[in-house]
Amino acid sequence: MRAARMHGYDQPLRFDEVPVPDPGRDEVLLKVSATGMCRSDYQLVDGYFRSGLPVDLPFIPGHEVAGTIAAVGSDVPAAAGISEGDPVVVNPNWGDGTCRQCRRGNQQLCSNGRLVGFGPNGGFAEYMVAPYRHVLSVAGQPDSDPRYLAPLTDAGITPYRGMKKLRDAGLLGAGRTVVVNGIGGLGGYAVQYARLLGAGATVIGFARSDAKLAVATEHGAHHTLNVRDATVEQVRGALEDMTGRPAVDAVLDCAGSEESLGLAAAILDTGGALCQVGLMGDRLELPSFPFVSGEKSYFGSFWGNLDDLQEVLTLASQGQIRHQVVPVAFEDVNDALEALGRGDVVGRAVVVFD
Ligand code: FEH
Ligand code: ZN
Repeated sequence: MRAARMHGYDQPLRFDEVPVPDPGRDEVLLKVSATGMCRSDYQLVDGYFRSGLPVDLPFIPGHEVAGTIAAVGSDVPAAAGISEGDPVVVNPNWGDGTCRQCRRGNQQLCSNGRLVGFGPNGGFAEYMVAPYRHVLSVAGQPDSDPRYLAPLTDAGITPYRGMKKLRDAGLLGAGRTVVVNGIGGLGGYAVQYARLLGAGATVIGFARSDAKLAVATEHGAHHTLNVRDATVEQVRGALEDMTGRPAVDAVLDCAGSEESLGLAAAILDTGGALCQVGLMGDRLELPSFPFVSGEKSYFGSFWGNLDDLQEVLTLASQGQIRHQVVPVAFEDVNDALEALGRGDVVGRAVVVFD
């Protein structure tokens, strides 16, 4: 099979001809149909995760995978209901199943866990293997195009989980304002969740390009703001014009740069919360007096669990989620990684296999 493999950090992926992997006894072999491309794929290749998530080289990235079952391991129970030819998505976070977090359903937080495409080989290849417990049938999914389903396993669930944290903290609802900061692969979905879960909250999209703001508008943002080169005072002034208040109740930060987080902290109203799902910089600096005296909160939110994925797949099957996909030919994967690094992709880039 053809596989796009890392042979070292900060080098383009190489297209190698390698054997189709054999599924272990409790694994399945998938013929990959589509694999979403995330900025963290660019960061993986770039070396951002070199110490936190080291990989054994050569290595196949790709963590948003949709495919069809090509073979089933000998110990996969019939009760799993998995058969050759079934269309599936891969639940990307493979916890050990026994730790405290796994038992609470949060396999993405397992400290012994494996993240597909960051440890186990991922979906930038024609085939991959996965534990049968971590594939979900999408046979009943009306909107079953794999190029739409693949991104739901990260770009779809990550902002969903973050938005639920803001909702559960009581920060959404009529008369409240929520900002989605960064309208990339995650932010396009985040705006939709702000409308779906927001119970009447005013939704504002921030981005650094008008093309990305157009996506936010298309996906239901009430207002948008181009924050490239904008000062905090200008942003607060624009918010006042839009909502009557210079500050907001909630920010879902899908960019995660020091700059975007600094802006988020500066526009948060008393009692508000910032939830970070994007990860670009290395540090987070929050002004401590305003955070303590104004009872502001910070939530980190990482990827999503199986419940999140099932909920997002259900919303998609009800036609409640719009997709903004940029199809990428397999041989163009390095160009797409570079474009992700520059922040030039509008929507989610998805490698589509024939
Ligand atoms: C994966 C691994 C480490 C950090 C961030 C990610 C994201 O792609 C998941 O949201
Ligand atoms: Zn990702």
